Amino acid sequence: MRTQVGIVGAGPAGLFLSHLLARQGVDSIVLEAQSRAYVEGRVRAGVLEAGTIDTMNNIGLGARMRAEGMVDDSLNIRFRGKEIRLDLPGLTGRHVMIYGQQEVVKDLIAARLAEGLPLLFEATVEGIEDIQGPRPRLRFRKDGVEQVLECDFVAGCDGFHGVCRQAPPEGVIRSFVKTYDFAWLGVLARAAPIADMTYASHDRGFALCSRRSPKVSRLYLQVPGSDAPENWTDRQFWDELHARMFDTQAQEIQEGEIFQRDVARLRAYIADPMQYGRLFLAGDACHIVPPAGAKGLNMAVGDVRTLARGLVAFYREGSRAGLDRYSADCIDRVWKTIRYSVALTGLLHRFDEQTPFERGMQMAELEFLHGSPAAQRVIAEQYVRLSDVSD
Ligand code: RFL
Ligand code: PHB
Repeated sequence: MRTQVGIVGAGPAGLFLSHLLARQGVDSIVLEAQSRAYVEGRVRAGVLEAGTIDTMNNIGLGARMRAEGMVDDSLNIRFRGKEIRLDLPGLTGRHVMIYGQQEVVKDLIAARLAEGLPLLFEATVEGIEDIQGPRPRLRFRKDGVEQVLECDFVAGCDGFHGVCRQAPPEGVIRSFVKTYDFAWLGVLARAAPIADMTYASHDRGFALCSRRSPKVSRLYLQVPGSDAPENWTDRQFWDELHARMFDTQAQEIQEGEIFQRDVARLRAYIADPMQYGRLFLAGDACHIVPPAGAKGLNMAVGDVRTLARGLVAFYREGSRAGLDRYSADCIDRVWKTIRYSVALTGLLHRFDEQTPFERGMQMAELEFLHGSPAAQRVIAEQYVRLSDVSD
């Protein structure tokens, strides 16, 4: 087997890259370890930044998103029973879109298969050979048989637990890590969502009300890092959510059947540089953001847009310049995006080690944000377009 770009992973990074390349006449083969059903069923992100919306449209796959996605014009933050309302179009001229990552992934997979382009499921990459030579090889296993994909370049889009980041020699890629000792318990519930995307900073911990459709709410609670979804009864979940959202009479947030739940530990992680030889890392394979700010998927799209530009220039003009500076072109945006997500996490969560003084500082910052359109604009600006890149 042979192709121009071997793409490891069919998450958002790998799938977007395959479409961006195909539109410009560059061939790729996508190898995905999991089944199609598993990849399409994985519940994760929900907020698409302006640049991600544009990318869906530009690759010609935005129709269902435009029909079913929900334009989101505001981001609200509650504290002490007050509410800060960030009017996104008013503050920035742009909005975000709520459209589940699952739906994005389904659209991208369906289009790839309909176009008759190669995307192999249950094909696990086990090793990368010769990444510094002219023809790197991906060793992968499908149906119990070991196979080899020879390519010009490898795109490591295999997420945080993938193999690509481990392929370069020890010490070539530096890691920068911040771990948190708490997690988000996320649920999907058949219940009409509240009007706006709303974060809450409560003395009992952080909470978030988001949505997936007019009938499905996506709800999160800060929980200890060691917590498990089954530790929470539905009653406990709803009581805690009402309390943290300052819905004291339990009249605002509608309850409904909880049909999916997961716990995700928070961390921030950056791998630098994002390339080695003919291997290029993108998305969660080289950085993880804590989920406040909703940046992970959007950052992955920013990476692969930059990578696609470099690859297309290579095949069209024979220029390696864009590829050589891929990591340098991405890394400032990555650090800025992670800084934003870490700052929002710090502002909104309760920390075990937090002193009353530090809690007072959080409240003072929220009070300032409440009264300052300039400060609101700073938050809103980063929420709608921090991950964007120019094509
Ligand atoms: P993915 O989605 O993890 O995809 C990687 C793929 O690679 C496959 N793979 C392999 N394939 C072949 N061979 C191997 N050896 C392989 N090893 C792994 C995996 O099976 C998988 O299919 O990474 P990608 O493409 O970089 O995409 C990143 C995003 O998924 C992630 O950043 C976001 O989901 C993060 N995130 C959010 N991002 C946003 O932009 N907005 C949000 O609102 C948002 N909310 C969230 C989130 C993540 C969350 N969790 C659960 C971590 C909310 C949550 C709760
Ligand atoms: C979501 O809808 O899943 C979501 C929204 C906002 C975030 C994270 C996740 O910050």
